[in-house]
Amino acid sequence: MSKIEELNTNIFPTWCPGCGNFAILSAFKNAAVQKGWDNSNTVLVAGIGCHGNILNFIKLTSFEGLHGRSIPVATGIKLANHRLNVFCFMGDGDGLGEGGNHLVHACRRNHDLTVLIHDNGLYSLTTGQTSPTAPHGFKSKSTPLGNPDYPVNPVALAIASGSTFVARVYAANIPKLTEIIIKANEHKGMSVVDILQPCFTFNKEYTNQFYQQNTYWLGEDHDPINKEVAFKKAQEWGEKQIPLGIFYQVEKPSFEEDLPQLKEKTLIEDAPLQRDLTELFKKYS
Ligand SMILES: Cc1ncc(C[n+]2csc(CCOP(=O)(O)OP(=O)(O)O)c2C)c(N)n1
Ligand code: SF4
Repeated sequence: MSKIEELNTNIFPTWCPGCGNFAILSAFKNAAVQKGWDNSNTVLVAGIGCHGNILNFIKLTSFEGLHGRSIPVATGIKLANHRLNVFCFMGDGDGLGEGGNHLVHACRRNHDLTVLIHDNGLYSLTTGQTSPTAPHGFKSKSTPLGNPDYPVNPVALAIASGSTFVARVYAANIPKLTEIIIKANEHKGMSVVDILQPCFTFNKEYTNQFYQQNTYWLGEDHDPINKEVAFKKAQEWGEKQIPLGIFYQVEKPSFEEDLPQLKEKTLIEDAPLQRDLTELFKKYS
């Protein structure tokens, strides 16, 4: 792709005005144009939620999986053709609630996927229930007396589970988000980007203003190959104390690089075995 317009579909985004998903869409398109991602080299996968709608607004091959199931679909695509860039767009409810186990195991296996978490602290499409990243005490229609649960920390979870690239960005900083999406995709192995995404309609706490006032960028002195430091930094969260940037990045063979069956060629280049199943069907019909 050489122009952003070439990535536009004829569907006008139906997100609420001011939704942080618009910024994620812009950053992704910027990155795609800069890096030449097109239908010959890239596939997008998403789960179900406001975030998943992004697939309808980008003219690239895509598959919307079941709620929480973008990772199994993405790993299947990657195994069939490991030369493709495979992106997973997931919601925090989708990817850390329903699909939390898939995320953990994909990190542990170091699949070469780029996972972008639209983290708004809510199940927004279903009108704003408390999600796994909502803070303790958070009030929503599903927890009107305050969230009794403590939140999942996506950055710490990804580091602990074995992901080899883990970052956090704030959606409205489109240039930085573009840069991190590119770096995450260039990394060989599992890349997880926690994108702090304001949901103006249902989350009055995590607004643009909140993130502007309370985030800061990890400095030059941050050493992303030091897992202990990365994990410690991932625990920081508070007033003016939310770190952004690349927490952790190490080189390690990806699942696909390590698999002997994929050394010479992709699975799709190996003609599938032609088998006559007539007798089998007769037996069980
Ligand atoms: C297994 C299953 N459970 C519940 C639903 C209903 N459902 C659809 S979207 C959604 C909320 C999505 O929230 P999140 O993943 O955080 O994405 P967001 O809408 O916030 O982008 C839910 C609960 C479903 N489709 N499938
Ligand atoms: S409900 Fe929230 S996340 Fe969904 S489109 Fe509206 S602002 Fe965006």
